[in-house]
Amino acid sequence: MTDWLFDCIVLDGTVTTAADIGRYDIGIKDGKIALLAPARSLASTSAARVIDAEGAYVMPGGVDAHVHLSEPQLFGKGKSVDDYSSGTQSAIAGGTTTIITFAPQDRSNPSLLGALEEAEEKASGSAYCDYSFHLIVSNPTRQALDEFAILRERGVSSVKVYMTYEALQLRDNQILDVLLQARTDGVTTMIHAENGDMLTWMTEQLESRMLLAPKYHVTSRPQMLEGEATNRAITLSQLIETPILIVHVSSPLAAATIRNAQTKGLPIYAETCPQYLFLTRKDLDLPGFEGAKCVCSPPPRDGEEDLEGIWTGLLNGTFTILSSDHCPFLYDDAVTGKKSAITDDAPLGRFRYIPNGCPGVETRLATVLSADRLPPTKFVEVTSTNPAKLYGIYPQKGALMPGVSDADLTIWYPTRSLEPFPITNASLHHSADYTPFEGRMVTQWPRYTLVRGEIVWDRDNGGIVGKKGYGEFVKRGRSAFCQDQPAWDVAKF
Ligand code: DUC
Ligand code: ZN
Ligand code: ZN
Repeated sequence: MTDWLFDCIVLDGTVTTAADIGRYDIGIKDGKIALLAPARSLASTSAARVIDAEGAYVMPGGVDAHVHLSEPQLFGKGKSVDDYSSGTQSAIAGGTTTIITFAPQDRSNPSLLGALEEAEEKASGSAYCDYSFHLIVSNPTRQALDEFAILRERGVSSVKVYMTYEALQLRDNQILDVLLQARTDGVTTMIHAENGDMLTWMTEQLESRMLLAPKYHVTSRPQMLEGEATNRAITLSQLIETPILIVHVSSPLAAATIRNAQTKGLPIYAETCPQYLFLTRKDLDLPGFEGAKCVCSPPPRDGEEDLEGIWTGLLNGTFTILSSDHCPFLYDDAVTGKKSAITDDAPLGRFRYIPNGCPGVETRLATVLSADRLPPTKFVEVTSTNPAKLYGIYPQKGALMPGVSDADLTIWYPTRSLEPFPITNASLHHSADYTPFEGRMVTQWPRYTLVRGEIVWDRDNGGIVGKKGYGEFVKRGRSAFCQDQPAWDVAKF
């Protein structure tokens, strides 16, 4: 057997991290980044495999920290159609090498551990890329809170709570319980910030006037409803003096509220998603029921100015991370898909019952890179490095540190070598029957994706070439953005 110096060499990449860009070769050994060397200096070094990047961007693999797979029907009748096999194939085809999915606690269960075990069972042996889980806390019993320490031991360091949805919504005192426990155990709390009571009331107002079509989903959730909940979440975090991450921020109003808190030095982090960079109310106001494809929560906002506000928030650091919120439902399915909201008396459907969510794990990186709005280092920061830091897997993930980082890479095409082409659902690997980005032109797509040194996606030679079950659970530590703190003291107020 040949004794190769490296298992794989990537020649002549425009190697781009959150900090730097430079033209390098990369040597990979035992699944890790082993060496960065000047471009083409490793051309005659022995290696089992050589990939010539031809000057293209080579980036740490994408980390998508907000993905829904194989979830029970939490959002009405909608049933997520991707499992860990199809969802992670879609991830690697789009350049994402680590995903963090959700393990939802059933409200009737006082414990969190069953939810974690269920998610582990679904993922293990099925995934094509590495993965971890966030626990969704829908019933913060004393038992559930005491289990945060066990989650940490098992390498799970984040939980999500909801301020809306009947099956999930927590009261403010319950959120405070979660935040206090999160502070104690070094857990990061993600918050879905929409005022559930306001939106129920708005929905009833619209329904009383028979305004039921998909486009009224946006009307039912004005920006102030997200803004109010965001402000309240920040206040709760301020009381407990512990960091929070506001997920899927859609509106400039919420972004301004977050920025204001950050300016005061508060540890408030925020996530946005491609749907809030590219989609607007117009995408829900389509003939017939088509608009249902873009129904997600919070909703796409009114127009170009709102999209610009979200791009600005990415550029100025208000948003720490950019995730997909991949939440795939079938469109053409009247039982567990979008069309389950259509009834005989409402042929255009009732927006209240449209499953909330859109697929997007595969399109996240290519749509945003192709838009050419972010400096490449910023792109890597928000799509890979910061999610890895925020959720406690840096620098194993999200970095290219020799001897330290996993050899997870996204290798793009040399700039301007691809003819611009439209995204089509037929070319994607998820199980959804549509993409909200159908027809959107892109100029880039991952040419190769590597997970721990193995090529798992080779667009021009076989597409998905990784193996089912290769993906591993990644044990996570404390967030890099969350420091050890003394015990919280109510008496100081
Ligand atoms: N929140 C999510 O995070 N995903 C889908 C639906 C929702 O409201
Ligand atoms: Zn949410
Ligand atoms: Zn989500």
